[in-house]
Amino acid sequence: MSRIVGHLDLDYFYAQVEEVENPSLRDTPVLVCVFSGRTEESGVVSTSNYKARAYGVKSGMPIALAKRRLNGVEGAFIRMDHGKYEVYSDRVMEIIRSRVDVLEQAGIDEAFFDITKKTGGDYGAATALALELKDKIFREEKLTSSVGIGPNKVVAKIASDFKKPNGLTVVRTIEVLAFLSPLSINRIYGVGPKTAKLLEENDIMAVSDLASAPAERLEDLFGKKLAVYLHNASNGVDEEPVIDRGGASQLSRMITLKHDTNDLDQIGAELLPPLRDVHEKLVSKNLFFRNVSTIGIFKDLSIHTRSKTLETPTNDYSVLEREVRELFATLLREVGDLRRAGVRLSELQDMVDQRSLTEFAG
Ligand code: DCP
Ligand code: CA
Ligand code: CA
Repeated sequence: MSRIVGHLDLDYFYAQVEEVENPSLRDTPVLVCVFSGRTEESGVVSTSNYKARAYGVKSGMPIALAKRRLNGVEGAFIRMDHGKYEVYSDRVMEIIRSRVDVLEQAGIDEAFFDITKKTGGDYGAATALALELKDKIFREEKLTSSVGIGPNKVVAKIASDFKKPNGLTVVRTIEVLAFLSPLSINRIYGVGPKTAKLLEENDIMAVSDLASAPAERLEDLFGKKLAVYLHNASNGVDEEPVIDRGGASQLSRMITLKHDTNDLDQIGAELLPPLRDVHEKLVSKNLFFRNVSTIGIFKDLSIHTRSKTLETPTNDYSVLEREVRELFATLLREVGDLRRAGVRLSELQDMVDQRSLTEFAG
């Protein structure tokens, strides 16, 4: 049976999360920014919603330039809160994971999945499953996503980007070449500006040009390894398996507090059992954590987080408890009553890796 692989990518992710938490933003250009602090306008745009993109705002653009592009139209400039986006990301990944054969998270807002067994290799069933994923993510998280389905990762990734936002593109094996041929070469994953420039200088503009380029010519330009990849990818050939990268990349627990509160001791007491639980899980899996985040959810369901990256990974419970308390103390100073509270451990590492690291260091 030939494989069926999907790729799901959330639309304008950080900006969409901000819209979910504050629906009044939906009619405004929303720009999620990393402020570097020197002046009010120094920093870059991390991402923006499609309203802002219509004015030419792009990811990575200086905030000052983005402001000029808006041309007098008022936009919402929002500080990036990575921890918050991770909470949404974790929940979306769980929705997908429970419905596919194998999930490979490929970024904070995207994942590949293998659904060969689940669908019996049938593209009709794959289409239904893709719609189910999109629908479930929309109903539970209010987030739209774009999905691509195809015979491998290269095709699925290009397909998910083909119709955005809120798209679904299914490319059956017999349609692969017709689908890829007219596309521009920079649609192929791994073709960055440098590779693209070199290809264009050699009159290779469309994927079909690349697909029919003589192997020796590509090898001269890019070396054996990249040449083989480009030749295969442009012909829709890709054998890379979808790999679950070793289970949990994070461990988290959320609780609903007995009453909405801003009291550190109260929250600390209620969080004790889940904290013990998450620590037990960590130890049972022989893992160390390097990053710890605290999560607070308010009446209006908005999320605020604080996180800390430790100098060295640990599985020490007293360190965990101390860090969580300190992080909640700062979080609570800046915000009102919490309805729910949680903790998240990430940058998890195997104890074995850890030991060999210290051995090398010593
Ligand atoms: N991101 C960033 N800086 C960049 C590109 C992206 O901080 N230069 C962050 C913000 C994005 C998230 O990563 O929301 C996911 O990146 P994507 O490339 O998937 O872009 P978006 O999800 O924002 O938009 P799209 O609808 O095109 O997927
Ligand atoms: Ca995205
Ligand atoms: Ca992405």
